[in-house]
Amino acid sequence: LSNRCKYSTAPKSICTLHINDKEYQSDNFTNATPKIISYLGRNLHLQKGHPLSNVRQRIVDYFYKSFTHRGNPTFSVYDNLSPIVSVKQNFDDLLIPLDHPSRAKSDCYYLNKETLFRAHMTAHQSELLHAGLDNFLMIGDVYRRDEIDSTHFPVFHQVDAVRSQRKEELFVDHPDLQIFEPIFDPQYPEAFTNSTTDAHKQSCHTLEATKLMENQLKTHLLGLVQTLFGNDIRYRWVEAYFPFTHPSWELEIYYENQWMEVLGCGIVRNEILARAGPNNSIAYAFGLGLERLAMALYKIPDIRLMWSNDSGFLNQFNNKDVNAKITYKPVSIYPQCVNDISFWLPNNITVDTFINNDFYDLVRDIGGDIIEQVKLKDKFIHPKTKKHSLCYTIVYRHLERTLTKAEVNAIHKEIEKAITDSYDVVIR
Ligand code: FA5
Ligand code: MG
Repeated sequence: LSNRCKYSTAPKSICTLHINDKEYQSDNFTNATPKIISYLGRNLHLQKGHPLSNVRQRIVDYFYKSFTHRGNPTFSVYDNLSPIVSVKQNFDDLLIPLDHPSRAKSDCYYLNKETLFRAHMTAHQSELLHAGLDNFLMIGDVYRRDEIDSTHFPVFHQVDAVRSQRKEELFVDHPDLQIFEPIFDPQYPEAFTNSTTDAHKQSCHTLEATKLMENQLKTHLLGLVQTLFGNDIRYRWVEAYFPFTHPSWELEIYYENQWMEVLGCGIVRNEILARAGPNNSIAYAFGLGLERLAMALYKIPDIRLMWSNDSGFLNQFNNKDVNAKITYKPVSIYPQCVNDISFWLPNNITVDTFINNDFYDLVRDIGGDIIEQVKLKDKFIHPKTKKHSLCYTIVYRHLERTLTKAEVNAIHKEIEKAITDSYDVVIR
């Protein structure tokens, strides 16, 4: 990542931005700052053990498990699409009107008047439909100019999806029913303009097809939310508006004494489908925010924690089982103090028979609450003496104050003494 423009905020004069080996000529639309550009490639949704990645995995698993065709998953997953998109992809292809506020410079990060950091994952919907896909998930980072507080951050992550069905799939049991009203001939996409005049369905669709898709959409999304939060989760459907779906809804869940919107969805406007290819299908689409789900699921109080590199945060989620029930424990704002401990094992114990958990308990017994983390760092067998040795990293951190080096050293010495006494080891 490089850029030749010397600017601390958005560039004031014309220059060339270099991002991932591509060049973008700045213009009076350019407002992406170096800080924002620096978030490119973090890919938190793909970082193993990260809460956003865990939730992504659970959502993908749900769709893989729930929908199969001849033993194969029905949905394909795209989680690595470039976040730099065209205005056409982000807005035009989705029928977003030219004067729609979501296009404003004040709301998006533009590289120039034709190119921006995607503001939603729906930006990829048309191109993937055009490529011939009918059931797919699009997962990645999205960028919006917004306030920064405990629930807002200019970069967040979305999972978007399209599920389309042909007449034979939708009406398996009712071959007499139709997706399209008879006056709409799928061969002539011009017939599909202005499909939103009726509040309950698109004018080209039959009511049966619309209602069946609505029912599937709501059942599938509720199933997802219940898989994540359990069957007792309180929820409600709210009527909504998106330029690219009709009718549209939002799903809200009751969390921490208030209703929180977790996703938007609806029946894809037929103009989009007809233009991109599949002109004999009906589709639903949705887009959900990974941060909101992860924060509610793990009780993470601040969205900024998602960007933390602190092992005290990350290790809480780094469980082998992504479905494990985890509740976030606040990490102290006071600094960590990291100390290694290495010892030679007695002859009757090898690096593989030593019980790690015993050591962890011993460390916790002595260090108590100031032990944030203990991790096996290294196993070593001396090539000549054949003696076995282990090395652990201990992370100390007090929740209410800064620990002094002397204090930590004293506890560390105590741990060394205890391990020597209990296991007959020799500190290196
Ligand atoms: C959209 O972005 C639509 N593209 C969703 C969609 C897709 C609708 C396909 C219909 C069909 P919205 O701006 O409401 O809609 O964002 C969708 C979800 O992203 C929200 O429900 C929320 O969970 C999450 N989200 C939106 N803004 C933020 C934010 N500032 N911080 C965290 N999460 C956010
Ligand atoms: Mg919304």
